[in-house]
Amino acid sequence: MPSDQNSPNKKPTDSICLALSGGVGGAKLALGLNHLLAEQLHVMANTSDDFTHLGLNICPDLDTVMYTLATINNKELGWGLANESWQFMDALEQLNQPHWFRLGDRDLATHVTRTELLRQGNTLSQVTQQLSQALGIKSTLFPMTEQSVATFVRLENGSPLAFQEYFVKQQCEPKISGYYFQGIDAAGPSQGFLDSIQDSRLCSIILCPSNPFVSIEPILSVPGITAALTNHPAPVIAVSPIIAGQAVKGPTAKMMQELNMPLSALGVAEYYQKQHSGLLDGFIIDHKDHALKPQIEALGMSVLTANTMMNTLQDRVTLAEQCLSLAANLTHEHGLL
Ligand code: FO1
Repeated sequence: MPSDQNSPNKKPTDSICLALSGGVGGAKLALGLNHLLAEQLHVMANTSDDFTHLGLNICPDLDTVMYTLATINNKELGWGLANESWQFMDALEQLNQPHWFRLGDRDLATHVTRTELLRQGNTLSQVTQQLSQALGIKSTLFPMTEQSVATFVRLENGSPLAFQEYFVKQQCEPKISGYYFQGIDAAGPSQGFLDSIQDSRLCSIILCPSNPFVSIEPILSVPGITAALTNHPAPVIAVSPIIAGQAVKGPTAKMMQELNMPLSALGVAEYYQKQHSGLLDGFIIDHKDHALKPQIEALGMSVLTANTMMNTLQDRVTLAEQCLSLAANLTHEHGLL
């Protein structure tokens, strides 16, 4: 902890917020936070969905957050760029090359640039910073690690399946019995994380409503990250990605069923508490899940109900305000900072 953590001169206007995010759900809240905080927002994205495809380094969650913060994201698809064309994919198909993972013509520029900058010896943090700046993003976006980590799901027969093969090629259809992050033990926190956690202005840490198992868990599994977040005096708040027993998008609900977890916001809170005891100070659930509040509070977290659906930009900004205000209240109540 930096020595000036308890400085009485620290003004709330100086505060920075660190958000942990996967793809689309996390990016929506990151956009709301970005509206309120701009330069004072740091976003750390999951990189265990990353893979090399057609010789290119693809970082789906970093790109989803980056395009969303730059407001050039494809809202219909939930990934990639708006106003996209697909001539590259058409040409690839004609050459009988794999075309199950769709790279748009404009999106391709990001992957080619990233691949070349990495080849030149830049770290993924440096490349991400360069791309974000070029797109005019004021917040600081960085990966969870500079090292290569890859999510695999385990099928019912125990065999592993690479994440994008599961998610995109097989449309999350196979039943899973588990998941793991290849390379995680050898990974370390990214420079961006180390800078954020050591910044005396860090006042709130938010686990965005992304998939707890394959988006947030890989970030928390990077050796050193969970301990640093738990030991930091800033309150840690998670937003449930499950609303009334359903996921807004993606396979979270299906995974919870297959992993025999209660399919509810309570199930998510219990998961975080079991895996990372003492990490969460606050938990935000949807108004529809109000009845679960006492049970989640019994796990030792403060619970706030809100509209977590985030259909509109205003919804995202309002939820971001509620996250920051819960963090401020917890800081005040518990004298955390
Ligand atoms: N998701 C799909 O469902 N189909 C695709 O063809 C696809 C291509 C793609 C290309 C670039 C990129 O950055 C993301 C892409 N995604 C695609 C999304 C991505 O694979 C997943 O949403 C994330 O990995 C889960 O967070």
